[in-house]
Amino acid sequence: MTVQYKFPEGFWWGSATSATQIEGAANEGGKGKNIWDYWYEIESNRFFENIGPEVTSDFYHRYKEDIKLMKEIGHNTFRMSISWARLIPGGRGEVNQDAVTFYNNVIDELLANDIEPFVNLFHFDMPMELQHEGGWENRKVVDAFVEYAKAAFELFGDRVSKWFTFNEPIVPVEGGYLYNFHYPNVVDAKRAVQVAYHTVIASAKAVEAFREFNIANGKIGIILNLTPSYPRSNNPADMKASRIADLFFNRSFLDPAVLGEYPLELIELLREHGQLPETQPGDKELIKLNTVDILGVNYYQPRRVKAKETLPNPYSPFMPEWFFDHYEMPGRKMNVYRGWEIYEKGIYDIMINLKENYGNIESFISENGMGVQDEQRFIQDDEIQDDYRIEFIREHLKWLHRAIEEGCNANGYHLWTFMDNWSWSNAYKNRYGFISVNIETQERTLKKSAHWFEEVSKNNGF
Ligand code: BGP
Repeated sequence: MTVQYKFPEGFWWGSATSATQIEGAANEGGKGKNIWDYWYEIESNRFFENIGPEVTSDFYHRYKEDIKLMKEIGHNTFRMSISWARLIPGGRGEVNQDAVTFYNNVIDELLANDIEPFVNLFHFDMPMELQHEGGWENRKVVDAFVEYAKAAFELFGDRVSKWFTFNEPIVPVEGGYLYNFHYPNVVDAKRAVQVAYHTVIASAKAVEAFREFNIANGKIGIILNLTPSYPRSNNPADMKASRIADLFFNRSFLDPAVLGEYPLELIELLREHGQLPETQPGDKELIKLNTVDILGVNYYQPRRVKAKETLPNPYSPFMPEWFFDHYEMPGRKMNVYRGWEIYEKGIYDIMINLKENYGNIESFISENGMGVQDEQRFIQDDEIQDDYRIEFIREHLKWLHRAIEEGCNANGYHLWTFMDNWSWSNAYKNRYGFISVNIETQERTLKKSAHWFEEVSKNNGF
């Protein structure tokens, strides 16, 4: 086979998951409750088909079988997260030995199969006891997070060298404090800004703590969902709208994490509207000194914006949408099974931006993928014929390849996700995996894309 798109040697081929979405066993093994367990208890009707986080894809019991499948489909790396409430059930204090055993087993099993674990500390799953104290709004929760991070480095750092502080820290801000799709379902920009700020501080403090551990080849990073912002036109009002959307949704985390400072324009904008967060002396230096070594980029779709057509009502609550309108570009390509735009070149634009404006920081695609509703309809000969997913991955990889050829420092590609999993309030609505999971029987079946990916990984290209 001739390989037209060859990737650099040692390229990371794998997939990404998160604890709450795959482990299940939510009330087993001494795990404490997190916001998902709690929200489901009090409002199960907010979850697609009323399915909650108790069982999900049962990785807690089936990790051996699953890791065997990872190996089979050519993974050399695998991104997982630790459930904070499993490791430290109360959020702070005692470590749960059952959790230590479980994560030790998973890590050892991965390594025994030549799969390098990439471990993320926070993927939307605040322990409930800390949420009762105000969650990320409460600065004390930052200290609890740092203690948790240190416990994880100490326990698993002898075998895990790639660590991440947060996955998509903006999502709990948007979901929990702006747009009502995560617990605690508050809509209040001022509180949202405080939450965002505290997660930036928490990440910087965890980076600082990481540096005190002597982890061999250790790297600490953050995983951000970057949504490149494209204006409707080149006219100045559209361009400005796009720049502001970029400030809110990308640069609010990207700049402090990688450059060690917030964009001035964002600070000015928040100041002008009375939305600045509370800070503490020394915060600026903390952020400046503790930038990340590596950046995980989650990319699904671009953000298209246009200038506001009407002035915002000054009496309506402050929102990022005061400054731009969303824009549906005519003729855009869609993933009709999920309702999201597909724009493969976005991945290239992100990488070029990192190269030109963010010191060409080491990065990789930590999530990219195609959600599909009712995917069972594509079964033929007992296998889901997900040619659409193969095409989706291939076209994104072509642009990633081009970025690498042009000198971008991107070292891997992780699909979202390994196997179909429980996606927050969407539960099992959109299926993303290489492997389909029957949620009644927990039977796993490889999709066509899994076989294709195995070849890609084996050939280090396609
Ligand atoms: C990302 C999250 C994942 C996963 C994915 C798919 O933002 O990091 O945890 O949920 O999105 O989301 P959905 O199932 O809503 O399409």
